[in-house]
Amino acid sequence: MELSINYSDIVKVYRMEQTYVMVKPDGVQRGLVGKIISRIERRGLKIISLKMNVIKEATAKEHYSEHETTSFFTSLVKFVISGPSISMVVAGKDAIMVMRTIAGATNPVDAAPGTIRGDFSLDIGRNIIHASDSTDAAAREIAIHFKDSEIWEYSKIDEVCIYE
Ligand code: IDP
Ligand code: MG
Repeated sequence: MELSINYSDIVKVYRMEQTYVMVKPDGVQRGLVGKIISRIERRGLKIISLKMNVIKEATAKEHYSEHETTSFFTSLVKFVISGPSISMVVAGKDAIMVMRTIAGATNPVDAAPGTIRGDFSLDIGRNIIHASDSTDAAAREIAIHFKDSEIWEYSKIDEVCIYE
């Protein structure tokens, strides 16, 4: 197959959407990091930053600030800082909504088979993965968890096959 498309043009057009993804401590404890990363990569999305850390309490509170007034806020924050988690910045066309779909519904009871939550979890408080839910949330969450210098906007050789 001859690929006569200008590679640099494609990168310019399609690298624009970025989202924040976390494999929460339950996903790390259950050895699901590799499977989750595989699902992201096989879809054609590009990991442009990745780290393991134990998130600081203040960072977790900021990350989940929209839920501050809920009954589950304290236990949610406590859980998310309870052990190492994986933080990623994932890039690609429609990366935010595509990652939400890959993650599945918040409550695993409602999550479709084939989604991460639908395949690997049962309890809303142990639903394995976080993915930003909007462009504003993605920008906010990436800034909370990453410095600009930790994000790598590289080209990937298969982008000519992934994007028209
Ligand atoms: P999301 O993770 O799908 O974006 P959100 O509604 O933003 O879902 O809630 C953030 C996280 O808080 C969820 O992933 C889940 O772990 C937890 N959570 C949400 N609702 C409940 C609840 O009713 N009980 C316990 N935990 C909840
Ligand atoms: Mg959310």
